[in-house]
Amino acid sequence: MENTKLWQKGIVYQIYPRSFMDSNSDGIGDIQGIISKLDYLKVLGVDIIWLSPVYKSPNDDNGYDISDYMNINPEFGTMKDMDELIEKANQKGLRILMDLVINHTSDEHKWFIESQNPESEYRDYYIWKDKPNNWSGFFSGTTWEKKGDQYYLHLFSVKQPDLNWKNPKVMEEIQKVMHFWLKKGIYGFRCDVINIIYKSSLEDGKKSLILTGSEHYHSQEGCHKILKTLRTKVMDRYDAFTVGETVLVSTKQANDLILPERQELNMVFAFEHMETDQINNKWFKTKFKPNKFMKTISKWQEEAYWNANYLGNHDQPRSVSRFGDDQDYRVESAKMLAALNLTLKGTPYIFEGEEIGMTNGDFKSMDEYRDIESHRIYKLLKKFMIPKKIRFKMIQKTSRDNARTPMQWNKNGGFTQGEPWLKVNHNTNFINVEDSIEDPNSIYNYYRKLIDIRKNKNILINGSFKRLNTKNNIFIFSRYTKKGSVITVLNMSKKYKKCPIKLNGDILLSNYDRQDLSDIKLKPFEAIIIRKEGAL
Ligand code: ISL
Ligand code: CA
Repeated sequence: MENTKLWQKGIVYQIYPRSFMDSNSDGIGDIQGIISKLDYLKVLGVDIIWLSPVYKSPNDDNGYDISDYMNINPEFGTMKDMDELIEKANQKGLRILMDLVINHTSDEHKWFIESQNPESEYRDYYIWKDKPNNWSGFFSGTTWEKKGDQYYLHLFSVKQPDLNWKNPKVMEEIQKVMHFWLKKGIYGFRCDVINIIYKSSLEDGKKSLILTGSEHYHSQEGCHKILKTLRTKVMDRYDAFTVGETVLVSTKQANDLILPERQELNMVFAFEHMETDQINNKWFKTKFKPNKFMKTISKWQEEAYWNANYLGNHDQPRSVSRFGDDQDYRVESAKMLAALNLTLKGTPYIFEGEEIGMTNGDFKSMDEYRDIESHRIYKLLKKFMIPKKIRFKMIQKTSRDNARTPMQWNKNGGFTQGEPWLKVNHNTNFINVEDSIEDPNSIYNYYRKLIDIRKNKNILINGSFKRLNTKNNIFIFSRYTKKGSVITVLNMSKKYKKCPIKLNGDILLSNYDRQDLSDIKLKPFEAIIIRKEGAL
């Protein structure tokens, strides 16, 4: 069946509004800043722009703590600015995807303020209990906070109380929010931690290293029922789609959310490939294992009905620093990772700055970090007597602020005329958009060529996936239809390697200036995309 929807054949670009472009010199990215860069995105060749939350928020978790779903955070601008962004994007053939955070609100949302009165009709919008259970939170620490005579649940920060999805009024309110935005002409939602919103019970959980208690709320039947209602009562009334952020899902659990007959989500962000460089917890990083990574990617390509392919986002370290080499082979490895992400089967997601090979931040002390999760983890590591140098290294490697440093537009940064809310990486003097556009061999210009290939090769949109090699740090796979195939060859290491497979065909794109395929030794982080007649 041909994939013809824009969300199937298009490319998504994620913007973290706080860090993308500041138009009024207050050091904070904003909507007018995004509007000023729409042509940049159009020229890059992307189709859909996923905006991390821009709603009213006290910014405890940088906007993932919403205090008014139908109002814009004044730091980012006004509803008029938002209407202008949607209209101008749509005029340019770019669609807007909003971030829907409905597992929790901010504790400054009027619903929660009212809910603190036990007699209020809003009491049951949230989850209140006489005494806490033993559940652990996503940001470490406790998940219950006492307010008056009872405790309320917050799986994230104490300022992010969980909504009670057993309450039909919550369903009603959120449907109103979704219609409000869809009627404005957005193209759908990225749904934050959407597979944990229904808590079947509040019983104690089995003690576990990560997320004690998750068996009571992870991918519950009640969650599927909610998603089916939101899909049939709201989403299906519009030309729109949903991508769920789903923690800890298997391919089976993913398919239970996205198969068309389930009538729930259109696709999901999985995390399994993002856990191939850690020991069960993301803060305990190990050396990146390309073989494990490519086997995981291949499994998801073979088993998931559709994939949301990504290597980075606002929560993850920068992909070139994590999966490539941001020192000796930054350009080659960033291109190699792009070749991977844009030739896989599924919808490709590019995170702001990936197209110019932005690296992890260059933070020198904890007071340069803004992320609430990083500060909480640092405190916890201190409690466990982890030596200062080691715990700071752990934060440097994994902090979400690595991805949130301001977009590097030119040698001096170009993000703001004011004091940036988060430190700009010093390497903006050689990693920036302006220089990248000028340099024909830049990562940016490689992305433009690759995006063009991706969008004009039916094989890459509709072709099947077949793994050809997933060992010795060399990833080779084919995308094919009966008319022909495209082979992607990736050396995911900095070593010269003999290619394990004889290659022939026409080179569509090389991240070196390779001209032919006769007896090849793969160069460090080499990526070759080959067009072959006939299915492989
Ligand atoms: O950090 C992570 C990546 O491994 C995840 O644990 C992440 O915190 C989790 O997937 C939830 O993330 C989403 O919800 C959070 C918010 O802080 C994140 O920015 C958002 O992506 C709470 O809304
Ligand atoms: Ca601003």
